Formats: sequence, C-alpha cells, structure tokens
Amino acid sequence: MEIELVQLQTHGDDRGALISLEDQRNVPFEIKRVYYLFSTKEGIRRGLHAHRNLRQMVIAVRGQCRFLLDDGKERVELFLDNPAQGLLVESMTWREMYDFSPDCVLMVLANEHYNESDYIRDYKEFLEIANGGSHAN
Ligand code: T46
Repeated sequence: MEIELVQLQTHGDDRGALISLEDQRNVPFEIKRVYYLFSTKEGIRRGLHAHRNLRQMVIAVRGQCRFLLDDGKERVELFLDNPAQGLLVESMTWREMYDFSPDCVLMVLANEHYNESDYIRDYKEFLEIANGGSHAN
C-alpha cells in the first residue's frame, strides 16, 4: 500500500513556528471540514471504520499516537508525532488510532461535510467492498 506523508513547510523564526494549510497547495483537495480529536483516554482505540468516498489529511499537531491503515490487502502502522507531517488517508481505507499520549491532538482536514452514511463500520463489509465485492468469509 502506498503511504502518502506530506511534508509541511514550517515557517519558523526566533518567536516560534507556524505551519499553513492551503487547499490545492499543500493539501491536495478542497477543505470542507476540520475537526480534531483530543483528551482520548488511555487504552482507547478510535476509528475502526473506513469511508466510502471521504479523503482526509491527518496531522498530530500535539503529542503522538499510532495510526493503522488497511486497504483490504495490506495493513501498515505509522507513528504520528510530527506537526509538520500530514498523513493522507484516502477513501476505502480502514483506519484505527491507538496508543494516544495524554496530550495528543489529532487534527483532521476533510474534503466533505460530516455524513454518517459514508462510514463503513463493519470490517467484513469493508473487506467485501474493498476486494471487489467478493463474499469471503
Ligand atoms: C476518521 C477518524 C480519523 C460529528 O458530529 N462530526 C464530525 O465531523 C465527526 C468526525 C464526528 N462527529 C460525531 C460523531 C460521533 O458521535 O462525533 C462523535 C465521534 O466520532 P467518531 O466516533 O466517528 O470518531 P473517531 O475518532 O472514531 O473517528 C474520527 C472520524 O469520525 C473519522 O472520519 O477518519 O476520526
């Protein structure tokens, strides 16, 4: 599976750092929604779903967590701890997030508004769709 990690340019000076996110520049889609996950409790696993159409960029703006990506054929685990790296999560990718540090803030940019019907929350259903509608057990 191809993992796309976008290196975001940090504008720094002796006062501190700044990163700017602009659609069609360093974010490869129109940004329609921004949300962030924080105060995730110890031992919690989040995500556990795929999206039918949604494209997203995920940035650990503070702290760290692990991020599992699964395209139905291969699983890849990443460690997110760098506010200057944006992980692109394309549609039809199962994702799970875990091992959150207590201070972790995960910011997500999305190319669509929130829509529950875009979620696939059943892993078996995800595998069937991802692998071309085959009905594997
Ligand atoms: C994803 C990963 C990385 C809203 O009302 N609006 C929103 O835009 C979102 C994203 C969620 N919600 C509500 C729905 C639930 O009642 O917030 C609650 C928590 O959402 P969810 O359980 O889906 O959160 P996570 O952390 O499992 O997953 C989220 C995103 O939903 C998902 O798209 O890719 O972060």
